[in-house]
Amino acid sequence: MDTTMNVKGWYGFVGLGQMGGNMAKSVHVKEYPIMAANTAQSDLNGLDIPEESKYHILGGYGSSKERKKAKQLLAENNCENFDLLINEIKERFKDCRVIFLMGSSGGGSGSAIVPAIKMRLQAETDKIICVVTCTPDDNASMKEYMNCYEFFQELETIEGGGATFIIDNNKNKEKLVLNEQFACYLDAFLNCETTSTRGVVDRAEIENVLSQRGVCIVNKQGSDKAATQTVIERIRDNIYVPLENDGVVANIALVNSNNNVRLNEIIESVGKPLATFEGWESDATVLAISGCSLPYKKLEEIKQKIEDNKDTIKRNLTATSERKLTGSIDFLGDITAEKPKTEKRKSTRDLLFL
Ligand SMILES: Nc1nc2c(ncn2[C@@H]2O[C@H](COP(=O)(O)OP(=O)(O)OP(=O)(O)O)[C@@H](O)[C@H]2O)c(=O)[nH]1
Ligand SMILES: [Mg+2]
Repeated sequence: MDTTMNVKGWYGFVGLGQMGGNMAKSVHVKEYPIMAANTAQSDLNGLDIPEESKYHILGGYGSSKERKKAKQLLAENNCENFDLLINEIKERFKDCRVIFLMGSSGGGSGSAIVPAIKMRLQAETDKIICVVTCTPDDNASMKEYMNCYEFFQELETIEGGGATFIIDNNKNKEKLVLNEQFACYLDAFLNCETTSTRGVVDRAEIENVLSQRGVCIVNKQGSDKAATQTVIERIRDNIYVPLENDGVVANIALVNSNNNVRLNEIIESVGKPLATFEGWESDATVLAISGCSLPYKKLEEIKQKIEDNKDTIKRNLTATSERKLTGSIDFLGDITAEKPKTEKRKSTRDLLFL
């Protein structure tokens, strides 16, 4: 039997950039407090969430996949925008114990702002600050791969705790479906405290899992489907970037809806954690694993893609500034006896209507 206590107010969700905003919508449906911030008002306009949840970063009009641009916007006027954003988050989520910062790693805005906010909120509050992100799919541009690599480089340098959830955008063409699946799994985990006399995963244990530094995955399966083998399969084959096969894991929490899942076999498959938590009599079987390594293998592949395309990237960046249109065309002077008068263009409008 599930407890009826409403704990949703304990968890706040801040979406940054487009992916972050879309994710905020998916968790808003589940009745958690949310906010969606963006450098582009147009991204916010299209977002179907309450107006008061939207926050436009002043003076911004998108970052066009340039992380630097988003950072510069926050840095303007002695970091005025950065301070305003941080204060807004602190104020809106003052009653929350955990804040989830959500944004893609491959874009400009979310990718640049999520690590920066995490660092500040960790220094300025005593809340647990988690990150929800996604990696670019195989069709993404070099720029996205570069952003992604930089994002994880920054994230890795941030000290302190807070779980990181990494959705693999290769797992579904429909990105919004990935968002919804994630929101469904996370919601199940955040509400997995039962009242069974056999044992529960309580609120402190849920926080323990979330507070752990490193990668975290959460899964949910109906009681009719959940068995040891299916639960283990879904650890590797799901919406997430695959876990490293290095046996690094800090916590495993399993909440059972039947008697068909054996925790010891999950441990054999994943690695020996520091702590395990087990609960019973839930409507669905929920598994959370935290404190795993960053996806170094995946990031190495991404780095390799960038390396392989280094020359093309360099050429593309320099080609348009090279002068190739040299050489005289003076022969025209022989043909046109009288050169037409060129009027001085006056306004920006003139430049549009050439
Ligand atoms: N899973 C998932 N991925 C998304 C979603 N929206 C965008 N993406 C991915 O995110 C990357 C692009 O990042 P965006 O979130 O659009 O970028 P942004 O943070 O708005 O940054 P700029 O637009 O560059 O200022 C691409 O890899 C997209 O496939 C979403 O709702 N869910
Ligand atoms: Mg955007």
